[in-house]
Amino acid sequence: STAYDVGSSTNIKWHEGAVPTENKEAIMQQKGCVVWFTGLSGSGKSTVACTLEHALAESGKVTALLDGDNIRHGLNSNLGFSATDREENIRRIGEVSKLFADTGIVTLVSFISPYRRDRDRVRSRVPEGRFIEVFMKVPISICEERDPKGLYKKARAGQLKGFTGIDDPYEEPLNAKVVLEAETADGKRISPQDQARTLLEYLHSKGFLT
Ligand code: PPS
Repeated sequence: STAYDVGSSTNIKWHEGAVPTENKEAIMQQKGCVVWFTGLSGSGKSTVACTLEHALAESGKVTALLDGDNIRHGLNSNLGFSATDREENIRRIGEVSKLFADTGIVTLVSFISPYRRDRDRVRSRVPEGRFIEVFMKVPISICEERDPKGLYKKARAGQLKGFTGIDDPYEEPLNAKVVLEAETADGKRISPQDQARTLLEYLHSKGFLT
């Protein structure tokens, strides 16, 4: 029998229910939260989320990254881009991010999440103050210029119907905790590294990285 063998131990007391979030947070020296990126396709959500995740890992923080690549190909592979599918997409992602956050993990979530109501619903499911909405405030002209997957071009040509920002709505957040822009007031480009740094400082200042 090993030191980990609880079966024969006399000092292990069995409890009902899960180990509290605070215990897990104490182990990881951080606070669970949902950093929710929202913005148009091509606004830089995934790039910044990924950069931030690496920066957090370097500071010894435990993270999870949810984005189209791991969710729309797996958990949500049965969903498309109709209004009801987008709503269900965001609802499931919200529930998964809540599970991670309740485990004390700094959870980075990167989806267009175009409808305000869906984002607000997720906010109401996550413990108070732990949902951090991050608005990638990038004009559609810049997103369209970047067009990394050529989807804006297709949408403009009428080959792709219901594309966000073209013929499907994007509802801007009204009070995001953090707003990240692509350019300064005097027209200088802001790098994803700088945007990630802004978020890192925010998380520090709010005590999520204890
Ligand atoms: S949503 O609205 O939050 O459910 O969308 P999301 O899961 O983030 O998926 C967005 C990516 O899917 C590609 N795509 C579309 N986006 C918007 N509208 C339509 N009709 C569409 N069809 C496919 C597109 O590549 C999005 O990419 P990024 O750049 O990652 O946001």
